[in-house]
Amino acid sequence: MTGMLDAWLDELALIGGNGRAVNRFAWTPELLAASRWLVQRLHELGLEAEIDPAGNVLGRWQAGDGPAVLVGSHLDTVPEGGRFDGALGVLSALEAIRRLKDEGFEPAQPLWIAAFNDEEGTRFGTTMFGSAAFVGDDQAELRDRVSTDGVPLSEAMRAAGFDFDLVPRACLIGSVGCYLELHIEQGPRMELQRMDTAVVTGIVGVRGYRVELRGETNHAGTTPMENRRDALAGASRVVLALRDAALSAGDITVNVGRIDVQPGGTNVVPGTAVFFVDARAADPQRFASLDALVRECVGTAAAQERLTIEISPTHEHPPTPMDPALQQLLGDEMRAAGLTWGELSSGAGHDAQVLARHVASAMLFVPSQGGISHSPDEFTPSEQREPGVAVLTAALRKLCSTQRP
Ligand code: HGY
Ligand code: MN
Ligand code: MN
Repeated sequence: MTGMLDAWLDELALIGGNGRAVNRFAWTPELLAASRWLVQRLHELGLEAEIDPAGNVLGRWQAGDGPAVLVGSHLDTVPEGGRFDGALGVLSALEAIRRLKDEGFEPAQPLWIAAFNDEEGTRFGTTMFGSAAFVGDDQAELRDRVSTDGVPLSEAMRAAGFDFDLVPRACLIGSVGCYLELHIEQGPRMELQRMDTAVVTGIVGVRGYRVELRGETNHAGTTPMENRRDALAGASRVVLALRDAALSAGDITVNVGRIDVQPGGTNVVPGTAVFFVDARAADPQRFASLDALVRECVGTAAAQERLTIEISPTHEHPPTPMDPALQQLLGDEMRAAGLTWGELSSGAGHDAQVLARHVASAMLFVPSQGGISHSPDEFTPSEQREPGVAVLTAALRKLCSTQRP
């Protein structure tokens, strides 16, 4: 039994849920409703709780003094997302705090919980917007970033009751000493190796791009094939060239998950194609080389189809190692609990890689059934959630038991 976790997961999944998948994007009513739901749960546990100027939910168990121990994840999702990515981490943290309160534990320093806003970057490509604001990154250049549904970020924020100019006020990293995040693995390794839990050694580097190719809109029947400047044909060349490059490299991933073609007539040669590239590498040198690879694939394809190019980076989060001492602490707790556990790198990006640039940060994984994620079929059974919650609770108890400098 996982205390309140299972019930909270079921309740939260209804917010932005359509019976099959979950859709909660930054600055939308659905994510705001989920954030407000979390604030209520935090108040019920006796914590101070607020939604900050960057849309993060922040709960504070103000105890003892000194730097806060921070634990959390995110509540936003990808389109047609699952019920566990991000949400399991936030609600496991909430359950850990409930258990610590229930046993009468008194932290020696503040224990904070965060649900970071827009970890996925679904609408604006502003991946990890909330955690970046929390650590004080300057995001001023994002003000006029236009969403895939054509809305400027500052406008979407205003409509949701937020002010882009107040985002810097969300920076509280100076009061934090360390960060922990529980997350589903979002891959098949734990299931294959029958791990109950895993300590994350490092997080993959992620680069995102918006690419716009322009050719010539024309008649699908009368335009000679050799005269066409077909933007979709060019985009297709890019997709396959990137895929082939990743297959031959073996240690990078590249994905194009969204493409919009204009004008969109079935009998019209596409004059414009806008698509989004997601390129990743765990090795720092490989990560550095991804930019040239993406630009080369786009340039070659555009030349073949005689297209113009507009390529704009949307986000960049370098490969990030997790803190060795916190990894050790998590491993010790997994061993003490008699769990079957291991060490894994993360092929998914996480808020922990933003926090880790400022404070000691670590993550632990629980298995994903069939390794599936970013899908309505994402699932982690209750009996596979509990070991993670127990380890997280024990780790927070240890981190909050001794006054640390
Ligand atoms: O894309 C990722 O790896 C994460 O889910 N944001
Ligand atoms: Mn995700
Ligand atoms: Mn996630």
